[in-house]
Amino acid sequence: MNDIISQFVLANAVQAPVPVKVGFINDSFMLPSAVAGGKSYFLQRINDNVFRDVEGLQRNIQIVTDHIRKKLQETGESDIERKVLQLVPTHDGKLYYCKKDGADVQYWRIYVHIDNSHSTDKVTPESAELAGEAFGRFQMLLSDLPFDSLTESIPHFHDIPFRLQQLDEAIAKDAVGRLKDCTELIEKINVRRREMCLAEGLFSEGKLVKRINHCDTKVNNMLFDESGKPLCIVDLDTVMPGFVFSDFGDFMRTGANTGAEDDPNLDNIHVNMDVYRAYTRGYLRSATFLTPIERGFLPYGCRRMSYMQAVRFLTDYINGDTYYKTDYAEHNLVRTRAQIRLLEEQEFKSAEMEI
Ligand code: GN1
Ligand code: MG
Repeated sequence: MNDIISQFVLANAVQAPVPVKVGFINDSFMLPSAVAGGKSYFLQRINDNVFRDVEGLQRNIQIVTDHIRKKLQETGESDIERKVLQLVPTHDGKLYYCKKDGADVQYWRIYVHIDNSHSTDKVTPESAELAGEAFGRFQMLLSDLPFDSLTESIPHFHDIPFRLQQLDEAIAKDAVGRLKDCTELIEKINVRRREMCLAEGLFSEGKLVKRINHCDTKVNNMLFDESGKPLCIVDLDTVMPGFVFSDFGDFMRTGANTGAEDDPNLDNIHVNMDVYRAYTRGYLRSATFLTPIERGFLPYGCRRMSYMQAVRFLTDYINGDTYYKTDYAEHNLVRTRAQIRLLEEQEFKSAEMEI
């Protein structure tokens, strides 16, 4: 570890790395300052199985954080260091360190640690309103950055025609003989194909724009200050071009669901309208860039994300659980059923969800 840490330009000495559990994808470590009043850092090993283009990934993060920092400086914001993430360069000016040891190749990066901050997993109407405002502001600050200045750090990540193609390939192969369990779910997916590919169609006709999205809008991807005010959006790995209503819908898929993502009891699953309204209120306050069509598509964005997640879980089930970690054999099937039920509930409530 010392070899890795010494590659980066740190302002002061740091203590030995302390492993921290955040997310499932990268390995993370705190590097507490070794001097009183010094800077602490956050070290991560990047999972290059998920992020194949580490160079592009790191460039995305740098572009986004530079842009936000510049905007905050221009508006005379205080405490900017705690309001936007800061990557630490290596001594040779790179945004990551590639450690090669024979066939073993590891990618590492360091962020400046944001002191006196915390995150929460709990979604309440209060935290949802703050989250809506913070994610809306994040998109707002990036809304003048051309969407194609970033690469897709996971190609076709939120692209529904592509996800359906993956499902079709899985069905055609039926690699582990699970197709027989899926007939009813596939039928529910098939009848909605056209509706769910609407956004991609409008984009290719030039009628809908893409912007820079976060692509993992969960409440635990925000940091709050000591008084509970949102400070900073974190986990920028999936920041990439997309439809703004997908970020909106992604929050609702987990935040405004009274059941769990993998709830085996479908009767638990309803739209939590208090959370939905609160997030929407916060979001509309800051996302002032929205065009009428984007605004009108916000409820559709919710259905789209439940649908896409159902397609991804079902594809993985049919493929024999090669992507998502599962706790039991039917886990991906149970997850699919739960996402389809959420979608049906969102359809049932669509008039009420209109904005
Ligand atoms: C994955 O591992 P986690 O929860 O951060 C996935 C998301 C899915 C989510 C479903 C890189 O995210 O797209 O919505 O599972 N992330 C990736 O729970 O595939
Ligand atoms: Mg998850």
